[in-house]
Amino acid sequence: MTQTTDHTPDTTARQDDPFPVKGMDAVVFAVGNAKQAAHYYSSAFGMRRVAYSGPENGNRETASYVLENGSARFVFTSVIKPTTASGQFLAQHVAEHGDGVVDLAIEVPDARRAYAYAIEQGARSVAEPYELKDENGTVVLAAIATYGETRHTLVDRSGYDGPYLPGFVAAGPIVEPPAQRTFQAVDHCVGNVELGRMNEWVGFYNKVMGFTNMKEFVGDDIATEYSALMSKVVADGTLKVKFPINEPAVAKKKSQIDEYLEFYGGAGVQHIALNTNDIVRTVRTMRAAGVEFLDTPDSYYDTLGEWVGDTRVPVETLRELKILADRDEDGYLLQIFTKPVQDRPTVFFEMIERHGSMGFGKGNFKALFEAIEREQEKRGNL
Ligand code: TYF
Ligand code: FE
Repeated sequence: MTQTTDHTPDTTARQDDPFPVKGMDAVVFAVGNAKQAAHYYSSAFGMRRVAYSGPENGNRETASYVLENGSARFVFTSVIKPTTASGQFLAQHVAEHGDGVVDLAIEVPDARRAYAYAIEQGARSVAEPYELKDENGTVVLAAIATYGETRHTLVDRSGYDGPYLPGFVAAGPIVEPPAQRTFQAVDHCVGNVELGRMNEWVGFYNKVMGFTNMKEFVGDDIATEYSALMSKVVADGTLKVKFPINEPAVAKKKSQIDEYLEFYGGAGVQHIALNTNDIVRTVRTMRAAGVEFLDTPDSYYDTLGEWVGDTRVPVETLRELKILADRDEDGYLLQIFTKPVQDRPTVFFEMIERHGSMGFGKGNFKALFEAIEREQEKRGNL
């Protein structure tokens, strides 16, 4: 199922890293109604609004709500009146793909240098380096294209001390956030790409960002057996930015990746995984707020204890909340997946509590993919 590389990655930052990253800067969503999306991610995901840009502060084109939870930052943007190329891009993106992720923005120490290196390595330019300035300072940005219509904006915010970006104003929470955080960081961001293109995109991250392959991947063997997908993970040397890439595989059933590609209208972001320290509390809070999670059959829990060993959470609680568990040589993890969070069967989320394991839950792939297929079947797409 998986193979092991000859060494555990050294996660200390390298002085000679050609493409150093500080971490994820923001996950930017283009949506039909950012006002309502911001409310959902506040009331259901427990996030806190921190900044806003819209007509009230001089932006006549788009409205953007910036929500945070620890170091995780989501931006929800919708078009009010497209009169510029960027407004038209957003409007067209929503029309074509539905609500989705337009930008996996990465914080870097030097956006000009990162951009120059990326372009030299063959990346396609979306925006040459530019500066945004206001009374809070200056941010340097540049953007390159990745799979589908998704982009990576490279952000150097070291010269800025404000709520998000110059032009944004600070804004308070939309609803009272939960007493304890539901999650505190983005763990990984997964892309779905077209059949046969996974290796090309893995190569892109290897070359353009100097990212290396992590040991966990879904190969040919499980793809044909039951997963109907292949997957590889690339990450920066410090493992702060982790990007699994999936492609559909020809199997007995129609691939969940094909379903995504069909309804999204091409390649794009499939799921965002969020780190929590207390997945039980997080799932209880989010379920109570109406978030739907994938179901896991009772039979999974009947044998779980035998192979996963002891975890912080008793198996009966995992069973009650349908949380999955997996263990590898480094430790264990607990994880759960939401159903798609919009009408199209496209973007969803994962909540993950890690205890040593840096894997992605390979022991759960069978149970997880069967749960996804049950949903696919209900939608008539299997
Ligand atoms: O990110 C991962 O690799 C895990 C497993 O369609 C996974 O969360 C892989 C593919 C997929 C759903 C989950
Ligand atoms: Fe994941």
